[in-house]
Amino acid sequence: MYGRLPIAKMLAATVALTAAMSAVMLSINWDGQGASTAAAKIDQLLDVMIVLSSFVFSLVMVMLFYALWKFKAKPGDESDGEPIHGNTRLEVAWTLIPTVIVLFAGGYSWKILDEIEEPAKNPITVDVFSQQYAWSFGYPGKGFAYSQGELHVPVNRQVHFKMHAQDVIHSFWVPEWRIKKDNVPGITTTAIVTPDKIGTYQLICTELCGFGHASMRAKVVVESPSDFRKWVADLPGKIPDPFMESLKQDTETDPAESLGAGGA
Ligand SMILES: [Cu+2]
Repeated sequence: MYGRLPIAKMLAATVALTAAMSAVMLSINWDGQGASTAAAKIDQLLDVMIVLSSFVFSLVMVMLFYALWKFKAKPGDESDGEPIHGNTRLEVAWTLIPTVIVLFAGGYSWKILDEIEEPAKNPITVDVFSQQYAWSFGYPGKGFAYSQGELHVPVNRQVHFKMHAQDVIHSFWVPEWRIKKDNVPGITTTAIVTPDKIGTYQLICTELCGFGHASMRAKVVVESPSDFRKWVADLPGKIPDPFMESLKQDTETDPAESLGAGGA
């Protein structure tokens, strides 16, 4: 037998390594600027996950290097290792610790998602049409105002984006809003965002969708409600017929509800 493991020392080394790794990793600005009410919560969730991951990594490293050092074969030792079978305490520990971590991470993520998707009073609904390799948008109000390649939304008002993919799967991502949502042909998916900073951002397709995927972007303008109303009123076109058709064919939403529910 090799004797008992120095568990207290290994734990202390794990905690120290976790603290050092977390300090380095948390000092890096991974997320960039935040511009929606979800941003702070998503960033906090990421920070918690970084600390948890640092802990798991540290635990594995401490045990690995302890084993490398402690059980190293002596020079000239050609014998086989000792046959070992089963270790109840170890098996309980390596089942219990990951279970607790995964359940906590799942529960905490659920809580954050619930909070950031909490329906607000008087949301506005915007239809998003994605196709290889362009974005276009339909706004509520009479005439179903329509814009191509440029999305405008009012600041400090919850927006329900209804996504309608026309060909393959695309994905709607505005990094500053921290929100990503797949656009799937045949169904309508919804992303809920409350932009809280006036400015110009970029909508990026974040699902590899074909040759032109990397250039599938659109300008995003978050502006005051009056500027937004004026912009929508000045839009020349209405939603083209094929897109209206796709609204009707998509499942999981009522087209009547997806258009004009919010009112500009
Ligand atoms: Cu795409």
